Amino acid sequence: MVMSPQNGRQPEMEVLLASTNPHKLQEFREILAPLGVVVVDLASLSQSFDEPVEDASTFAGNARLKALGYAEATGRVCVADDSGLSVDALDGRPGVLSARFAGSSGTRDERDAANNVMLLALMEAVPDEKRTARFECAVCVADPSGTILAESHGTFEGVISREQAGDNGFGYDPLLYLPDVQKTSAQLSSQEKNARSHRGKAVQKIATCFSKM
Ligand code: ITT
Repeated sequence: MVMSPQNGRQPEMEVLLASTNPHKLQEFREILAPLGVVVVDLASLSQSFDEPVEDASTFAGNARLKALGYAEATGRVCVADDSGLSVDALDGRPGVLSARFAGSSGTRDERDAANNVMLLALMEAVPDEKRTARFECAVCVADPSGTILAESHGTFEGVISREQAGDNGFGYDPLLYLPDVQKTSAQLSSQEKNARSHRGKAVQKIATCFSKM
């Protein structure tokens, strides 16, 4: 991790986010800023790098291969996230296939929209009490030598609603309903989401890893 002195203030640390998802980038920046960590975007590097093939069967396995792959390729300490939605009535699907549940064609926004339509259709006959689900997030931090510096996992519990609501966030946020606040995840502000999300919890669990580097 690179330390950059800031005019006598606490030095800031830099970590590269091993992700092509701009929504994750925004969330990581907001979650890590209070820890004094600056998140560098892959797109800001002068060179482009091949995306590792995400062929592990678990979130943790995919997070590991993204962090290790990009750390080795870029020579930088990388943090990676593999995440998705696990729906109990669908035996944990879409799980690690969340990003491409309804197929791989189209833009990211088009894939997200198609995924939500498909999920609603599959859940149509599922009664209210069986619509429990959660977002899951595995985070891995690795250095260029191939050493894993930290790993963690977080969950964000809710139920699958019967229609989409909210414009914030991304992916399945408009469908994960949170009974305690009577809102979907997409109706939360980014601060509210980060405070209780799978990603926020996973990062907080390894907060000390960033202060040690
Ligand atoms: P990278 O692999 O480059 O990081 P990706 O979007 O392909 O980007 P994943 O393979 O981890 O990332 O898939 C994550 C998918 O899970 C994402 O596209 C959404 O469909 C869903 N997802 C994960 N976190 C979410 C969140 O906070 N809100 C809504 N949907 C989420």
